[in-house]
Amino acid sequence: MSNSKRGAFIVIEGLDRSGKSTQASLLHERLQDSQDGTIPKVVLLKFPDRTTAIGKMIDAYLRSESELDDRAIHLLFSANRWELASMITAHLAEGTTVLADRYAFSGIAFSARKGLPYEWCRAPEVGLPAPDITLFLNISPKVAAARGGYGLERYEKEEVQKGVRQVFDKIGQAMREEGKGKWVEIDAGKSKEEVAEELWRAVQPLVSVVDGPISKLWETTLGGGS
Ligand code: T5A
Repeated sequence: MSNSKRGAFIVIEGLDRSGKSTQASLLHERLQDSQDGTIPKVVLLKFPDRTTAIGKMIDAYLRSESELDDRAIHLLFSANRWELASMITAHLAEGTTVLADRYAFSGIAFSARKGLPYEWCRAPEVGLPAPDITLFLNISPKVAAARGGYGLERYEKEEVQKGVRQVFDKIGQAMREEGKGKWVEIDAGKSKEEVAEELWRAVQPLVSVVDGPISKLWETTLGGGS
């Protein structure tokens, strides 16, 4: 595999109901349709992955069928990413593009909003495969709340989403300052088609040229990686 380019790691983030799943699915289709030899194979992941044993515990928590300590659920969300980390790295190394609907940034934003220390929230995410680009779907909590299906899960409350939004802003600013991996804000209040077009404009130039080693999230900022 040393002569072939690695795959790109693309993450879509945002508040609940900002349109992540809609856009992840549209982008996945578009990337698949454009496999003309310049754009590699692509797989779509969603976090939390509710199908694993850990994911099932998270699902029960989100649907308020179980209660867990804030720190315990934070670590479960992170473990849910770690259980797929080696698979993500393997896909990227073999030239497959990986598209993830939510990732470590959601983990930090939702837990730090509860009052857990930011650095404590970030620590278990250090060393995960780092995205080449993160597309943050920017929407006001009010507009998101008016969308279909809102309110069925634990965090789907406007006040909660406002707090989450503030932490996302802090993460985005830190990512831009660190300059490792692009953080791109997309206006998610537009129509599905317009949002999809903006995402494509951000992603298309990157997917066929990404190269170099797969980075690890924040590996040098907390005293080195594994
Ligand atoms: N969480 C997650 C943590 O606390 N820690 C973590 O580490 C992680 C990974 C579940 C919860 O878990 C928390 C965050 C969440 O509270 P989830 O399963 O991703 O995470 O749940 P949601 O974000 O709620 O995912 P949804 O699928 O419900 O929302 P999406 O994906 O943002 O939105 P989508 O695409 O399903 O669209 C929602 C509705 O809006 C419409 C769609 O048709 C749909 O009805 N829509 C639009 N309407 C108008 N204009 C547009 N542009 C639209 N785009 C979509």
